[in-house]
Amino acid sequence: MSGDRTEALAARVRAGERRALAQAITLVESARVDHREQAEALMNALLPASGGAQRLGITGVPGVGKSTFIEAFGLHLIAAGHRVAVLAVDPSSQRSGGSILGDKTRMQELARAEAAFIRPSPAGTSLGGVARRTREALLVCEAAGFDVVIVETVGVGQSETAVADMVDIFVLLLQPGGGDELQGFKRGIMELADLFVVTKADGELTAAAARAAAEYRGALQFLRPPSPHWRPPVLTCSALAGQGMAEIWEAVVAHRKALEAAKTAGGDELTDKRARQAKTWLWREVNESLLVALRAHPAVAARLPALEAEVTAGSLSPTVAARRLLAAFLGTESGGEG
Ligand SMILES: Nc1nc2c(ncn2[C@@H]2O[C@H](COP(=O)(O)OP(=O)(O)OP(=O)(O)O)[C@@H](O)[C@H]2O)c(=O)[nH]1
Ligand SMILES: [Mg+2]
Repeated sequence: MSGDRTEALAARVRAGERRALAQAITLVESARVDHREQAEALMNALLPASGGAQRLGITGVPGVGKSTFIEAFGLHLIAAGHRVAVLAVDPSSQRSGGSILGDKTRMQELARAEAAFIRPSPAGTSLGGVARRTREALLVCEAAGFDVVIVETVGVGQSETAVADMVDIFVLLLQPGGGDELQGFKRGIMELADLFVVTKADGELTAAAARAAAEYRGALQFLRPPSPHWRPPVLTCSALAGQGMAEIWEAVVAHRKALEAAKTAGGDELTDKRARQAKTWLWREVNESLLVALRAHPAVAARLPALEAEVTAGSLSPTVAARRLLAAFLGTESGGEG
């Protein structure tokens, strides 16, 4: 694709053309080197048009009801006039090969809606790669005029941090089972969440869900909130009965207002948060690219097997071996021992 064609694709994305949007995301997700260059040009062209959406992250253990919730919540938002894009970061899809299609069928009604766009997670890449491309896909959706972008991830620590680093508000869905579940979460993940929602508050689970919510509220008092300007609420909902959707959106809006009302040197808390996130992604990108470059470097590749063997045999310390690899990479090897 030439520069002109990249610019033409960017223009079609900005005009909200669905096929262009899908094509743009495919380009951004591609691992091919020539595609990477085009994707970078595309992102440069789209970046000024991005930033306009409410960015929402959704997480929770498998089976908690994420897909069912997103379907109900998305339909609620569309009925209120929003345009909703749904993206997924799902490292487990490599394992099961599954949830990709599963999700599209579970979100059937939303998937058919003109004002919605659902993109299953790209499979077959490292978590770092998936998350990085999901962030770019999020920006593409914004440039295409979606004013709510939902990023879903399954409860695996690393992917949650990555998603929390790309959204304005991070929502943790919880089982109606009760407080025991809290023990199963790493404290770090609890501290990432801006909003807690107990799912399946319907039928015979209604009382259990209310009880669980009260327990979570109690437990949360001992956690550090993600922002000093916001105390994370605990709500309940039933995606099947379509209950609680309005309250959850109200909480999302209230959270945004709280961050925007907190004035800082950089403007406000929300602006600062997005700026911090962009910087985080810069360094994720540097980390990942550096590692790729390091592994591909001939002098490193030549020395790696022997150094690894020495380290595993216990005859060389990992620290010294790492320093030698780095020296090989940088071309600063001293010739003698060092
Ligand atoms: N009673 C009740 N059941 C629900 C509700 N939401 C989801 N479920 C059920 O919970 C099960 C799991 O729902 P999913 O939406 O697939 O959960 P998920 O979190 O997306 O699961 P994974 O994709 O496997 O991580 C399904 O059997 C749903 O029917 C709800 O509001 N009420
Ligand atoms: Mg699901």
